[in-house]
Amino acid sequence: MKSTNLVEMAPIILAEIKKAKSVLLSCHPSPDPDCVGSALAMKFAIESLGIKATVIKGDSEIPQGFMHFPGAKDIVMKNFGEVDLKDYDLYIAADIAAVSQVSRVKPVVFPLPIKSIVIDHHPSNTGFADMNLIVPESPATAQVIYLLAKEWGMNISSEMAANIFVGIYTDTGGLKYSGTTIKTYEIMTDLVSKCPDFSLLIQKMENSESPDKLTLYGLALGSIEVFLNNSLAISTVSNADLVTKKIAETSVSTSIISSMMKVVDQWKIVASLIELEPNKIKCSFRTNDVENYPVGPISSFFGGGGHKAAAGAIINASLEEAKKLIVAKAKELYNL
Ligand SMILES: [Mn+2]
Repeated sequence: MKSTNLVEMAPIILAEIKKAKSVLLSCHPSPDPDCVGSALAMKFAIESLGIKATVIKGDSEIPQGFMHFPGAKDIVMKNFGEVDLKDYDLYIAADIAAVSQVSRVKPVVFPLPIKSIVIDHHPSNTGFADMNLIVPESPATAQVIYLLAKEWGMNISSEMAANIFVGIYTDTGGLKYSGTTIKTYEIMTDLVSKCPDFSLLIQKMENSESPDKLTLYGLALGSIEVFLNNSLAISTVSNADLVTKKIAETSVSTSIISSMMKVVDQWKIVASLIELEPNKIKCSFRTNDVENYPVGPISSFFGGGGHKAAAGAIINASLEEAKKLIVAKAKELYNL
């Protein structure tokens, strides 16, 4: 079952949760505050019903800045392949756009031996679970969780409020990206009334970086090349650079780099490429013109997913080859 209708799906999802004794939730690789906050908010919601809920970190480490979210210290440091599904009767994937986002360490096959629910806002989500609520117009999965909790007549605790707040705040770029509506601001008003320390929460989340992250940004920004009459810009960081500059795995992020690059008006599409290992390129696409240059399609072509304004993929090729493939595809898709 797959639906974009929250009001229709809310009672179905609640009934499934109430049937469970123990619920499993996980974070996607390179977790962001929307997935961690959504999973933790959902955990608090489920626990308020007297049902056990466990959040696992998934493939990647949880960034230090997110450890201040209420409940984060209880995240179990396991990936999906490391849990025994026999211990659970329901799996909820929040903000997880594809099966590959459940885990890349060990292939996961759906349907699982236990019931599964997807709650998401990525338009690329195909609905891989037994029940799928996908609301593409929602600027954050955390906003979907908030509206579900309201539909369920739930009292939103300060812990839930803080986790939903960081999800919405981050996925809307601080309440500024398209998709942010009056409704989002109304929800945020309710959330800050329950979580008055929101400014401290943002500060702790944003100011917990290690110096190697800036080294990485420097390498990436210094590498930018432009193509197709200045309409496409690509930054690259090689695996050799990651090794020699001692950049930790947890510091490797392409999304922040591509977000920095999109500020140049004439660069309609920007891509940040990092060679995680030889022939495995992590790639993040951004655009500053979502109407004419949505990046979802180019990301999907490379087997990834995402939104109109922000998307990502893994390309199995050398850096040079990946760059050529992106230039060729962008030329074709956007008539550049
Ligand atoms: Mn999200």
